[in-house]
Amino acid sequence: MTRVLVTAFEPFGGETVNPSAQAVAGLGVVEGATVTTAVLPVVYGRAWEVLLDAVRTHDPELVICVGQAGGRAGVTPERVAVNLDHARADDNAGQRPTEAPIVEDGPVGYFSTLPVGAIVAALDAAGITAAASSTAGHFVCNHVFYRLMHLLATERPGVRGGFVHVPWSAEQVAGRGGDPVSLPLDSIVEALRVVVRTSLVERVPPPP
Ligand code: PCA
Repeated sequence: MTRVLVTAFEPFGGETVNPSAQAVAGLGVVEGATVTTAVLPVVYGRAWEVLLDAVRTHDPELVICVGQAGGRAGVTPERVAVNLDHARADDNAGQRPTEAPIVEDGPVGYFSTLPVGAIVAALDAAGITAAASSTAGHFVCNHVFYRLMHLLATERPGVRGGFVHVPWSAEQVAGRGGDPVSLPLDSIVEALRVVVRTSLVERVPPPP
């Protein structure tokens, strides 16, 4: 059994739900994995403290962080975390850092060590809209993703990790005008199960 930590986020930006948290809550048992979960606050700094605490407590072999990217049409595994906080909106504690490094003197970026290509292929095969993404933005999701990858690179060799954004859920945007893109929550739950299963069996070679 592989120890897997899957995290999600609280609602933010005026939303009352975050489909990442609803989907992670619905994950259930995944064959071959012992899954533990945590929900992170949408607060720079504090989100990382909660994730770090979960990593230390559960000692996972695989860490998959999940967040909402409203406006994206499908599930988007992220390829790269960038060493930059640059927010266009306040986090849930009213912070809005701009043009700030996440880790002083840290590398510009880290690649995900999840099998991004295989995950997209598996989601396609499952009939779930998906695409690889080359930016997790510069808000709290990218912040957590970068700090996770920095931790794994510097202190936890062999532990794999990455980030997956999910779109708004259809239930979340029901009744809103403008026909916002979304997926049914059931599909987002199934997508996360595919992400975990694929990450268990497919490995990416470390970057040169
Ligand atoms: N999405 C935000 C932060 C929390 C979340 O679910 C982001 O993409 O940064």
